[in-house]
Amino acid sequence: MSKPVIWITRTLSNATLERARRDYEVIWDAADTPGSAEDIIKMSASVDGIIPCHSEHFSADVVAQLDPRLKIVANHSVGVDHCDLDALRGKGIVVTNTPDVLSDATAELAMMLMLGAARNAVAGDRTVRSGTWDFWSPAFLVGKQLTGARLGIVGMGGVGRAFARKARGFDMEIHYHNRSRLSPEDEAGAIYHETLESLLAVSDFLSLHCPATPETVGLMNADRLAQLPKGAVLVNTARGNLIDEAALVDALDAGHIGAAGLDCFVTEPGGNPAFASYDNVMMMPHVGSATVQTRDAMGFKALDNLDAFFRGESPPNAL
Ligand code: 8YV
Repeated sequence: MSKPVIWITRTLSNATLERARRDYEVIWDAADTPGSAEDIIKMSASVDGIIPCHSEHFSADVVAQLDPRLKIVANHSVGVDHCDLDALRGKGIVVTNTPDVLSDATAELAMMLMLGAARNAVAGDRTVRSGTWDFWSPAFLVGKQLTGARLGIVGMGGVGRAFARKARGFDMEIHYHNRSRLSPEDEAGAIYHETLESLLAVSDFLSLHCPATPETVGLMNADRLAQLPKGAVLVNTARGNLIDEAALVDALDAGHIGAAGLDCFVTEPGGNPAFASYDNVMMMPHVGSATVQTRDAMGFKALDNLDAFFRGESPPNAL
């Protein structure tokens, strides 16, 4: 029997590409550029499945033009805001994602950004690196301590819970807001806030771990930023559009937000040049899940989903 044909849109880990080539007829472009709408539409006539990343957009318009040959979109991401799920399902296309396996890596990056933002990592690194470190004082680069501080987590899915576990090791007091309250076991002492407003009011540090949906886009607008305690540190490793970036710039200027750690931006790639002059904003280029172990695990999970589908089973991570 001939192997199903799949399109892998980006450069996945070597182990993933190797396994994929063993079991599938693989189309893969080593140029590693995001598939455009035209690419996706054109390719759908030649493949049975696609493994895309969050950089390929399956809008309703694109989905309407897909060839019926395409049967499954096995995302190499936990977030699926780049996919119009209703449109895909309406066309009978199965959609899967890669939950859980990237929770620790993303939570580690969130810890890095939280620590880096709180302790002036950008200014410190720049000072030493540039050779301009010619002064020291007890008042120099004084940061904000995590120990004993209140950490607010928005969204207690896999990444939010992994982040809470790591933050506990820093002796932070964990608070959270989630669509529903966790079990006492999953809560592990974290304090539940039924409303976002109640969480914001107590969060010396706030970290976003919710998906981007019509309800959460623009979540951290001027009004909500103002509800955080003065000097709060904001961390985002989820999606850029959860934050109104212009409002964040204003809040940084006003000193209301003390620092920020951002891995995600409204415009990607590229980021927002408005943050470039702020030493109290530590930034990374959307690499939360980019560790060797996690890239392998994400690739394997996407393949597990494809394998199940082509065996005629329901994929474990079908949405
Ligand atoms: C990836 C992500 O950057 O999983 C997500 O939702 O944003 C990331 O892990 C990406 O899509 C990797 O393929």
